Amino acid sequence: MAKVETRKSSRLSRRATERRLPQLGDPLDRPISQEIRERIEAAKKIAIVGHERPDGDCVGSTVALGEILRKLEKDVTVYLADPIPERFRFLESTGLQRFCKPGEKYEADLLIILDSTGLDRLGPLKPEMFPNAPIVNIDHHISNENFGEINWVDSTAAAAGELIWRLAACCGWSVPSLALEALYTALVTDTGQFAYSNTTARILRMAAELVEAGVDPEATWRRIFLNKSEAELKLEARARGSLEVRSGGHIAAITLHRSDFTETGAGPEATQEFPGIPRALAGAMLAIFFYEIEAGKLTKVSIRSIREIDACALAQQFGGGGHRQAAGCSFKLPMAEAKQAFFAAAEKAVEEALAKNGQ
Ligand SMILES: [Mn+2]
Repeated sequence: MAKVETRKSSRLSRRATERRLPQLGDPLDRPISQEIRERIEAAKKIAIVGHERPDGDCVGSTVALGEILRKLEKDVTVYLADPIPERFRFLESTGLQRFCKPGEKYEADLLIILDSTGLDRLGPLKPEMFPNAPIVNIDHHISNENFGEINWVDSTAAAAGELIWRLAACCGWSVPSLALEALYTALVTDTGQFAYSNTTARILRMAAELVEAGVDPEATWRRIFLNKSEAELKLEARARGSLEVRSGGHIAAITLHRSDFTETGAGPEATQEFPGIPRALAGAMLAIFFYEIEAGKLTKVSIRSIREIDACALAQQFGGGGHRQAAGCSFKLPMAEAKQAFFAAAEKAVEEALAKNGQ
C-alpha cells in the first residue's frame, strides 16, 4: 500500500512576534533610506500624518512607522484628522495616535507624510500646524507632487506600507508585532487582496515574510473584510438590487437614494467598495455608482472603467476628474435628471470605444 503523508494545518491561533529584518534591504533603497534615517535620528519630536478619510494603507503605514520609531525610543505621534474606520481599529495603539483640531499648533521638528499625493490630501490637517518641521514625503502614487524636503516616491511600490518595510530593512530596524500586522493590512487593502495589477512578486515575498513572522492572514481578513454591521450589509443588498444594465451589457450601474441610507442606518463610509459591485459584471466596460448626497439636490457619480474608456475624460465633461480607470463627478440635480445626463455621455463613450475597435 502506498504511503500517504497527511498534513494537518495548525489550529493554534498565531500572533505576530517582533521581527528584526535579516537582510540589508534593496541596495537601490539605501541612499534615500540613509537620508531619512539621519533626519529621524536627529529629530527630537516626530509627527507622522497620512491623508484624510484614512484607508488601510494610510492607517497601516502610519501605525507601522510610529511603532518602529517608538521601539527606537523616539518621541513620536501619529496625528489624525478623521476617525480610524471600525475595521482598522485593531491597529489603534495606546498613546500613539492623536486627533488634531484644525487650526491648532503642535510641536514637532520632523513631519513625515505618508501615502499622500499632495498637501491638499491631508484635508483639515495642514503642515502649518507643525511650525518649522521639515517634511519627509514617502509615497507610492505616480502623481505625487514632491512637496517634501526629502521625497521618496516610488510608484512601483504597491503601498506606502511596502516603503516602510523597505526602509526598516535598509536601516536594520526592529519591526514590532503591531507594525507587522499594520504592514500586512496596508498590503492586503491596497492590492485588493493581492488581486490588482500592483500585486508583484516582491509584494508577495513581503507578505510571505510577514506571515513567517507570525501575521495571521485569516484573522486579518476577518477583521478587515468580515466586520460589517447589519446596516452596512442591508445597504449593500439595496445597492446590488438596484443594478441596471445598459448598452447591450457594456454599462453596469447601481443607485442609492438618500432614503436608502436613512432607512438602513448606514453612513456613506460604508460605500467605499461599492463601485466594485457593478464592475463585476462580465462584459462591462463602464461601472457606475450613483448616490444621492442631498435628496433632489445633489447626486454624486463614481465611475470605474474596465477597458478602453477614459473615466477621467467622462467625469471632466461634468466638472469632475480622477484617474483613467477611476474617476468621479457630481450633479446639482435630482437623481433622475443626473442619471439621464450621465447615461447619455456614458453610452456615447461606449459606442465610440466599440467603433474604434471595429465592433
Ligand atoms: Mn496607498
